[in-house]
Amino acid sequence: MSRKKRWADYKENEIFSGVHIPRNMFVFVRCDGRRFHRVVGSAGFRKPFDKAFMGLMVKSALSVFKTGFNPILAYLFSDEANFLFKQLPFNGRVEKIDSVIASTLSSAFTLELFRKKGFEGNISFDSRIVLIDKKDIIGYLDWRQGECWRNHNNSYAYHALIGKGKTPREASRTLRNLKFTNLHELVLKLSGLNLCKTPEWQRKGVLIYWERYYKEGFNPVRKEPVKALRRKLMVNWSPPFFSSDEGKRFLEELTKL
Ligand SMILES: Nc1nc2c(ncn2[C@@H]2O[C@H](COP(=O)(O)OP(=O)(O)OP(=O)(O)O)[C@@H](O)[C@H]2O)c(=O)[nH]1
Ligand SMILES: [Mg+2]
Repeated sequence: MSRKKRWADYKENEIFSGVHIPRNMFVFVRCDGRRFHRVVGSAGFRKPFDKAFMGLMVKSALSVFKTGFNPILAYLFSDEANFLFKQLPFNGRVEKIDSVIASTLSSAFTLELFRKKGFEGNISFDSRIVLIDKKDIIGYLDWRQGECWRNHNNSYAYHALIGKGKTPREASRTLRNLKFTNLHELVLKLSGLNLCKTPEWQRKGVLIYWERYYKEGFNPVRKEPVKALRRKLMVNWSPPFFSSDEGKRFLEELTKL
């Protein structure tokens, strides 16, 4: 076989590069930090939650907004970041979107972690694409926020047990299948902490979105005042519950396109 023929075969074997997302679909790109339980341990973050850690997640997610992508919003909790897109980058090519968004997030987090904590390891995030119908955007976010709440309760309960001398295995076994009321009582008893009164970002996550506003200007040609529609990035550390009326209204406004 000629070299040229082989080269053509290699190109043809890039079978996944042709996978595209259909046009006009909404898409969530969900990224998750790899082995973050180790990373946060080595970097010395407070357990189970540390605002400085979430600050790094926010800064890294903002880098996706600031490097030429145009997400409508991002929803973050723990080591997870969900980016909602309507205008798809890279013409909707799945491999490109997954790899470049995850690597943007990973490199931003690596740099920030080095700057803030002097941590020299490489940080990586995975990434997956979730096609979503416009009418299901709020449902999807409600699902992830529910996961945030479950993770919050379990993390506090787990660390309360570890703090009382349980091994990781014993703590996990104790927590298996416990309902919220049991977790709530357990944490209250062991650490005196009310799970409904922790900082809102721990219970509800953090939302990054564009706020639209009008800026007053002046048209020198027509010599008249004008109003220009502008947008700025907002970081909301106490978002509403997405299942509440307030939450639904808020998200409907953000995703009104
Ligand atoms: N100390 C601390 N840890 C956090 C915080 N937020 C998230 N984490 C850690 O991030 C981990 C996220 O969970 P997972 O994504 O399931 O675990 P992982 O270790 O990243 O494993 P993989 O995602 O499967 O690679 C949790 O286990 C916590 O250890 C925080 O605010 N403080
Ligand atoms: Mg992870």
